[in-house]
Amino acid sequence: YAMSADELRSGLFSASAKAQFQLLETLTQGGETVWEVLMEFLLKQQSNPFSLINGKVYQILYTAIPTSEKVSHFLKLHFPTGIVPLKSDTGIDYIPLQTLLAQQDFLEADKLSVQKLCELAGSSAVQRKWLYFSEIERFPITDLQTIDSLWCIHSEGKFGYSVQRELWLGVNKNWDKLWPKIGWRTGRNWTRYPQGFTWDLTAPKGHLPLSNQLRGVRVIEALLSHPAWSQSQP
Ligand code: UYC
Repeated sequence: YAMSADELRSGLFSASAKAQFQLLETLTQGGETVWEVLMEFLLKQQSNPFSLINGKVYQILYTAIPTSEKVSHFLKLHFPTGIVPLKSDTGIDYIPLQTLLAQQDFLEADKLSVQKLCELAGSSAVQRKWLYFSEIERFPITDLQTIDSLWCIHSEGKFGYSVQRELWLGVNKNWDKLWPKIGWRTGRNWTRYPQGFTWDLTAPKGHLPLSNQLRGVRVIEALLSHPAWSQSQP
């Protein structure tokens, strides 16, 4: 059963968020008429960039780039750097992270996110390639929100520090309860980096981005306690 463009349009523009997602899941084949509706939808949503449905629509269109000149042109024209505003207080370029997440290359995006956090901490952290918890408290809210929004939007709301924070608060900040929930530990065994982790959307909620626990929980604790997550998006 192939949905007509009209059915897709009326559903997308009127349904609840949950029904919108379900509708997009049933889109087994693309094609110019489907992409046309999705482009129309994304343009009308420009004022509301943080809705997860926009991320899903953007991902479907992004995948169509090699097949459709029209889609390719549309995204270049209207969303050259994606749908998350890449704001930074520190002049950091988040386009490479946006690109990796749009490509759903979650392993490379994870590595790059650690690197970006090190850039936020300064040149000594960039050389060290890991963070002190004391550096994290000083991270600008804007940059953390940009990184987090990128992860959220490109993962249907599954990944991101704010997602991990909600799960962490949900287990009363009990790390031993959080680890199995996000797939970082099974019984007595830590999940091995990198091959033990799940680098796609079949992963459990909050699975990514990773924070290595080799030096203890203070870094992730500082990250998940940051004021970025208790302030609303400007
Ligand atoms: N690794 O086990 N991890 C590494 C994780 C631990 C270890 C990198 C996450 C436990 C060593 C990332 C988990 C542990 C290295 C992660 C995990 C351990 C390494 C690459 C589940 C042993 C080699 C970036 C909590 C019992 C590097 C980086 C080194 C690497 C992530 C061992 C992203 C989420 C306690 C030996 N692990 N890591 O930081 O520093 O190196 O020697 O968390």
